[in-house]
Amino acid sequence: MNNNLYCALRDAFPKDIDQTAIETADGEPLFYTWRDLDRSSAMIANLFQSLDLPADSRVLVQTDKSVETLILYLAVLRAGLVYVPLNSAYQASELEYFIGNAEPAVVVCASRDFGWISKIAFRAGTQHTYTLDDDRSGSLLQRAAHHSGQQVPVPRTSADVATIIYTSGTTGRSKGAMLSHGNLLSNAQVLKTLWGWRSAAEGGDVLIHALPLFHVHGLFVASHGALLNGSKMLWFAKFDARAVTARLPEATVFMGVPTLYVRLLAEPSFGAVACRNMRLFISGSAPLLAETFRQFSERTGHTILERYGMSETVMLTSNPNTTSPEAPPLGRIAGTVGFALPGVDLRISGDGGSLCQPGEIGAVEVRGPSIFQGYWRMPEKTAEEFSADGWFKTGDVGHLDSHGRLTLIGRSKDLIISGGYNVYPAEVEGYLNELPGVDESAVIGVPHPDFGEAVVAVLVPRAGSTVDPQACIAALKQRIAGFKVPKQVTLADHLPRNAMGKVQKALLREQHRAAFAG
Ligand code: MLC
Repeated sequence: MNNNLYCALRDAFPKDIDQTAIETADGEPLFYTWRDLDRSSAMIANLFQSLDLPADSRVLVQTDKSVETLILYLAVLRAGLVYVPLNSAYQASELEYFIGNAEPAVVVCASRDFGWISKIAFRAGTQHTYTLDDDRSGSLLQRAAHHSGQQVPVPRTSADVATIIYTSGTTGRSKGAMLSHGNLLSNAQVLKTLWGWRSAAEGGDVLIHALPLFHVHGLFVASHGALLNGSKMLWFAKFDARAVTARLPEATVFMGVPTLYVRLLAEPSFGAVACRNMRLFISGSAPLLAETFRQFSERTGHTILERYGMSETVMLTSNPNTTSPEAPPLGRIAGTVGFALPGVDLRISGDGGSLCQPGEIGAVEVRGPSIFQGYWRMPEKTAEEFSADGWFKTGDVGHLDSHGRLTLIGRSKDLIISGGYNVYPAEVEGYLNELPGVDESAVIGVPHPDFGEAVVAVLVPRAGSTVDPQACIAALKQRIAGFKVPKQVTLADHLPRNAMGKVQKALLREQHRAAFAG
């Protein structure tokens, strides 16, 4: 049996494959049928197979969001290669690390970036660099056009790696989480049932896809959800609250990070009328404020379903899929991430490894079919993240209630989540400390009305040096992705330290917590 994930997705396509699978919703509409997805992914897969690449070669992709990028992902699955998506905001120094670490056989980038990315790729030994733009141009599609539109997916086992998702590391170096065909398929199947994706006979579902395509949320949870149910997607290259609201009446399912919900609530045309055909609003990737949950429910009559996952595990827990808000303990509750998904084992570990009782706070640990295969070429890091008895340590801290419902209350890792993107202070501090005149720095996350948390830096100038905070921000924008760049930089004579000499980040967070208030 071929456990290539593409086979399961292809089997779920509707009988009439000339129906629309994806309609683009920003700009002139373009319609992609299920046949289009199948044929075009076959052509790109055939192009890759003609390159005679070693098994498990990596295809690293940094492009703008487009349907063709999704097709490229399907092609990589079909060809039995490993898909490595990168945030399109990453800059040269970040790309240098990812390409050096992944050693991809193929790199696909936007043509505006070809000059510098192909140079980095060449130095790393990559033999094939193609371009792919969001207007269906670029050398990838030109080359693929010469190949057949039929292809038999390369046989894969459930344990074979399908993708490497880079996650920021506590020490500043990103780690590549390897997810297998089986990890992704099992999770998509569980969510299909749990979230009650409706078959065509039940009226079908239509998903608004407005998330980036380089992370677990947009690429797997959203795209797999629709593909595995043969459901149409209304496709936004970029989230825009007004444009999404205008198309909501045609949709039944929406997935977003909390920032998208905050922005929908700030959009005057958004409300119950626009949501009249909606069945399900799902939120994840960052904590959803109870206030946003409440305002959303008041404005639309819908209770947002919050779920929890991460790159290493795909989805782990979910609030229930009830169509009407039920009373606790069974309904959706603001501020909780719900129950372990079927097949997922979840435990809360206290100090010394003892198991916590309901209500007791401890480290969230998980086991299950969607837990990743380890970090790419980092066996020691992988070993560190698992307990001796094989549970993955999520790095999140929380408690279960007596029904098994999980509430997250913090993170053991020093992580900031801004607008659904993870930022590790150590990485940003590393770049800040290299700036002229900077002696040391501390990076923290503080509440932000739009992004949930925003990155803020406190800099200590070297004796006799003058440091301009705005110039520091401008300098960092040249070096790292914009979402990691501090939204505010302040200067200090020294950093507060405890008796052990450790910077007191909690104190700094407290001092700066009103930086974006109002
Ligand atoms: C953009 N900017 C951000 C930012 N996104 N700053 C902080 N945090 C963010 N998340 C900055 C840019 O650098 C730029 O700065 C300015 O905002 C405008 O850029 P933009 O690209 O036009 O921004 P916008 O379109 O408004 O993007 C905001 C957003 C986007 C919320 C739509 O960040 C987004 O799509 N987030 C979703 C992330 C996601 O999918 N996460 C899933 C991870 S998977 P300047 O200074 O240059 O103007 C995961 C597992 C799981 O976590 O469980 O799901």
